[in-house]
Amino acid sequence: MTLDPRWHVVEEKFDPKKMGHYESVFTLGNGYLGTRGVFEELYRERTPGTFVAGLFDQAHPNEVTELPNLPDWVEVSILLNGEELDLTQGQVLQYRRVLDLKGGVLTREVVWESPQGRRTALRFRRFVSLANVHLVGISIAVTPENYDGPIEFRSALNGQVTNSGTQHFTSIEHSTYAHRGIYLLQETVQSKQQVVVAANHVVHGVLLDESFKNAHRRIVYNAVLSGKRGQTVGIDKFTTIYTSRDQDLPRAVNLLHHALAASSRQTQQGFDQHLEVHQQVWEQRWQWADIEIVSDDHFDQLVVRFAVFHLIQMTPWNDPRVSVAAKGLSGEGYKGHVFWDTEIFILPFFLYSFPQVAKNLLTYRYLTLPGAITNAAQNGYSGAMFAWESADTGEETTPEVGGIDPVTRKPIPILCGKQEHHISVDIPYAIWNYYQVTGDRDFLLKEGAEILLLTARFWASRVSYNPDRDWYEIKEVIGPDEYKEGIDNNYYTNALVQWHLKKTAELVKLLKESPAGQCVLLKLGVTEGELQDWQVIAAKIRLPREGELLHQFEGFMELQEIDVLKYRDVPGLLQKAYGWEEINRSQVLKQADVVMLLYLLGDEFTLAEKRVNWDFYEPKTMHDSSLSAAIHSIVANDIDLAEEAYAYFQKAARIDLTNSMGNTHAGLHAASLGGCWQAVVHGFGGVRVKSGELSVTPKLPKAWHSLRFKLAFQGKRLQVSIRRDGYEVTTVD
Ligand code: IFM
Repeated sequence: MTLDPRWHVVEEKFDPKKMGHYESVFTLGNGYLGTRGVFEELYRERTPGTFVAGLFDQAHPNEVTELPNLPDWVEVSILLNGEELDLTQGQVLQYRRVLDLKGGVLTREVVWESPQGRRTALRFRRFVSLANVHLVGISIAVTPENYDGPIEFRSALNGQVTNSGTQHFTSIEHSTYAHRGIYLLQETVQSKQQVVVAANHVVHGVLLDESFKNAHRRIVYNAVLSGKRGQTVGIDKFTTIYTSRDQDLPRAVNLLHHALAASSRQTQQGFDQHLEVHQQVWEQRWQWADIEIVSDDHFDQLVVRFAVFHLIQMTPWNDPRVSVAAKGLSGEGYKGHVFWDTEIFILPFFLYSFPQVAKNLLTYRYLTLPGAITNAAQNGYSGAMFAWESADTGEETTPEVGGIDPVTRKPIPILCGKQEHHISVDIPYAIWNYYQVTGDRDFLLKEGAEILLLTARFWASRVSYNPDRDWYEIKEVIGPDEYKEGIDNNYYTNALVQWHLKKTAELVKLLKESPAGQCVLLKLGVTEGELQDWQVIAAKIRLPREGELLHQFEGFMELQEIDVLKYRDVPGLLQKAYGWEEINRSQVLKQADVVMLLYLLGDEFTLAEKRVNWDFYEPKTMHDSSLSAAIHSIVANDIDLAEEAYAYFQKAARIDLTNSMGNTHAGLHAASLGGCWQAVVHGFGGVRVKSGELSVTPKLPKAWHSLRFKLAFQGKRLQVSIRRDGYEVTTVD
């Protein structure tokens, strides 16, 4: 295989210590399901993970709902003349694992010498089909190099997998089908969704023996092939996954029969044929989504494609009932829950590349409005209050405690579900952004309007009036900087609420112009008095500042100062030194907060304001959240700090590929991948939309010779080509 450093992510060495990291990096997915890049053979460090988007289950009332980890379909143990393939034993003579971003294929090529001196070449290929989202495949080719002897494949479906100990499935049945097929039929314990995982096999070579093994929640197909020195034998494992919540199922279908029939049909085509149609779909996706960077070093090109690749893989293509989890479909981290990461970090990529997918993501919020209405009511508010962590219903699913505070040694309470309310303005912001970029008035005036109006109503009930100061306040919140809890008048939140209430007034004007719009106002019972109240709140909301310097919140300036730069870049060091309570009382930020606002509401701040606030907040920010660096890159570009912009882009871009935060094993940082795309297109590409007009003000980093990408904008497809000496925007068919 010829390597292309602009398209191939390569693992050059087998290192069990890095197994978890690469499992996340090499995740394959198609938006319906995702599977971590685990090895076929078993190792102690191996953490299998297959997740189906939107298939949630709450195994126990004391635990929050999460995406259940499906049976491990990847497992294939290989016995080479009786010796089991185990790269921790014997000698690894050659090793290379390559993720081909262009075609969505994971390949591993190994030459292994067993402890008894048998040398074998092995080639593994894997895909998760973009053409048929229910199909995933593995092909294994084995060539004995210096011996003759049986080659045995033990291919399993293992339903003993749990989510870190939580078992989400009841086993209904498992058995065999067709010639070489095995299946598991299971049901989630609380949400009662059925799941079928069925694996059919094709063997290549002279079959000496085959059999099946049945164990608790586990079924295995064994094939023994005749192995001859220099001759390749192998097995293809085609796995089919269906769940009872799939929207493409025929009505009243028997799920198991449907899945087994589909599986049998699929096995009639060869691995290469399946691969080819899968790669054709990738080609179509890349046609609109690729970003081409020409520079002396290929790393920037590779990381940007890595980001786009995973954004495409983790996002449901046509299912508006589902959104993107903070870790995509690549790990158990954050339990498959959906955060503001989707609307503020991930959505822009889809908005400008695949607007229909962006619309689906916003429709997810529309469909979860009933949950948001319940959240508001349960907390004593009106309207709709979106969950900080959302799953299938939109009700709040944030866990109540997290890790252990190294200073108090007590579990750390997680207050985000109770206080991180800015999500209810981030979503309206994203809807307006969608409208600006796509011009989709229908969506704005129906689904969008309901969301904007119900969240405006929520904010009107969330603010409190301070008669002494004649202003409206929002008390006891967490802003984007999660190191501060229970704060009052977070500038980010209040400024966006003001923006939201003003935009709602614009929206209401549009609604009043059309009968359909009037129906929405009637349906929600929006009154003139209410509309007036919203504008009074917008005019009088408290925005704490001193001249050009915005106060992150009331009292931030009185907090103790600490030398943040001493602790940056070493995960956990600050926490060990101070503990959470003291961090809460210090001028230290986890992530962009005021700086985040300077980006989102960029037009509302002068260059001088942006510079003053950057200078003040940047040195106080730890970037302990993966959401921070990309936004700093964009704002640095806005204030002409070219070197900082590039350095922050590189920091963001490296998070998952180099495991710089040390936690990629729990899953990819989806928001950071989206942020990376924004740092290129909105930062270096300088693409912005002002009052419905597209503007492009490129700032190419020194290291790049050119940058080219496509944009969908208000029904047109454009190509932006930026060189050192200028740029052009052309229309594409
Ligand atoms: O949404 C983010 C938050 O801003 C920082 N903590 C992690 C969350 C999920 O990515």
